[in-house]
Amino acid sequence: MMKLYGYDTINTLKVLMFLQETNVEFEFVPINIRAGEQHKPEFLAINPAGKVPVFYDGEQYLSESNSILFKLAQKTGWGLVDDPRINDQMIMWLFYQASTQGPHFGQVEHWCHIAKTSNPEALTQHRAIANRTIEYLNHQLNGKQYICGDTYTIADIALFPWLHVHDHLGLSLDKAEHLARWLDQIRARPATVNAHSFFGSRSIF
Ligand SMILES: N[C@@H](CCC(=O)N[C@@H](CS)C(=O)NCC(=O)O)C(=O)O
Repeated sequence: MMKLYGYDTINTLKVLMFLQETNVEFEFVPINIRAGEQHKPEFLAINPAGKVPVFYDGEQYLSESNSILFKLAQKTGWGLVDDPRINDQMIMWLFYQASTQGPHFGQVEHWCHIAKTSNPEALTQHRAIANRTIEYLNHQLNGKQYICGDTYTIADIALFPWLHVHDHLGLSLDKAEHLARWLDQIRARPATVNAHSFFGSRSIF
C-alpha cells in the first residue's frame, strides 16, 4: 500500500490534491510536526531532512513535494502535458514554485504568524517579493485557463496552496483578476475539496 506521511501543511496539501485527482489508493500517516514527530528516529530513517511530506510508492520513500508530484505524474500519466515544449514550461514552474514562491510566501507566514519577535523589515521585504510573484502569475494567466495553457497540470497544484491562503498572509488578489479566477477554479475542484478534508476544520490550509 502506498503511504503519504504528512500534516496540515502547504506541501502535504499538494500531494493530497494529486492523489485525490487520480484516485490512487494510499494510507495517510499523520506526522505531527508541531509536536516534533519529524525529529523522531523512525521518521528520520525515512527522511533524514526531518520534513513532510514523504511518499512511499511501494518501493522507495520520496521527499520534496514537487519531486513527489513529478514522480506520481510519470507513474500515473496524469498532470503532465503531451507537448514537450509545454512540458518544459511545466518543469520551469515547478522550480519557480520551489525556489521563489514557496520560500518567500513561507517567510511571510513566518514573520506574520510564527516568529516570537517582530521583524517589520523582513516582513516588508518578503511581502514585496510575494506581491511581485502575484503580479507575475497574474500576467502569465492572462488569456490562459491554467499556468501551462488548457491543461490542469502538477504545476498548478504546486502553485495553488500558498495562494489559497493569501488572505491569512495579508496579501491581496484585488488587482490580480486572472490569478483570482484561476484560484477559484482550482478551489472548486472536487479533488481539492477532498484534499482539504484530510486536515482538521481549524486548519488554515
Ligand atoms: N521543499 C520541501 C519543504 C518541506 C517542508 O518545509 N516541510 C515543512 C512543513 S511544510 C516541515 O516538515 N517542517 C518541519 C521542520 O522543518 O521541522 C517540500 O517541498 O516538500
